[in-house]
Amino acid sequence: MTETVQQIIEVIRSNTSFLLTTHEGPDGDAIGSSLALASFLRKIGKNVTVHYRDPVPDLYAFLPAADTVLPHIPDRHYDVAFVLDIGERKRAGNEFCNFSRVTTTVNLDHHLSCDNFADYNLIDPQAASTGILVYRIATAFGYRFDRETALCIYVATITDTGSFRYSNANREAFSVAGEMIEFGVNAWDVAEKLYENQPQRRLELLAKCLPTLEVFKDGQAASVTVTSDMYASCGADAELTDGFVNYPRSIRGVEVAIFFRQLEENKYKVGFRSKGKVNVAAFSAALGGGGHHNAAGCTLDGTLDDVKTLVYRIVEDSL
Ligand SMILES: [Mn+2]
Repeated sequence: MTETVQQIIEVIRSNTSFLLTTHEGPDGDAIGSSLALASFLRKIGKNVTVHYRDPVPDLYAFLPAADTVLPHIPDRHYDVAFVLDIGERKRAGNEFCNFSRVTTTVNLDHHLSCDNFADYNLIDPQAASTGILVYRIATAFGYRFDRETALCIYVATITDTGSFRYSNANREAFSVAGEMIEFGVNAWDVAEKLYENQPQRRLELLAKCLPTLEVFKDGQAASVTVTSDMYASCGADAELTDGFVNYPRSIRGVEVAIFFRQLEENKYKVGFRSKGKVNVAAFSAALGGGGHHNAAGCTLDGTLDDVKTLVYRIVEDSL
């Protein structure tokens, strides 16, 4: 049973201090949805602290109040903690998971696999982004959007829908985005900041990543890999690999794309992307991870060869 928007509004109305957080390695929706909620709550006079386990990537530094996100939670009491776009609770990081000076917890999410770990859980896999859930709450509250809040909702939604190309880009996603444009968001300005603003190092890293392309299962699956050596040789880091998995997925005939990213000596992050027919959340679940139908991931120990063998077998068996 998932809570209604009205119940969440009641929680907002009847409390004063709010702590907001999202998942490790925050993406556009994690940041956009939490900063949208922060912006809305601050504008209606609430006291808001935003904490992420990991820093805001440079790419999203242009979002309003991105510079107020704290790496540590101030040691004080909060009436309410909102956890956004998390997928699973532990992805908030140890500091948040161990923080107990909160009266009420609220979980806003659109991940299929998210469980009801909070006092109030608003989980809707039909929502294109968690930003859309924040939109529903603010709208039902009667909030008149300002440009800052609108920008955060827009960025949350454009990033989680792959610029309105993925199968989750439903009518609501387009109509909310359209409404955000009405409140002053400039689509080209956002596109330029997100997509026409790459550091040179990212393309240098991509140039090293693409030759690792492997296509298997009669052309239905493909992978690329980034190793620690590649980062070192370009002065790059994991942040710059965002979107690399889209290259193997873009190959004609490929249904499943895999991205192997080295974390340490014998540890790899494995990202799965589907073109739609295959539920990649099943692969990551079989390997101890989580995610959506079209995007999922897990972390595996072992050499690159070990990890690839294991992953390829699971993918080959199910295609
Ligand atoms: Mn999301």
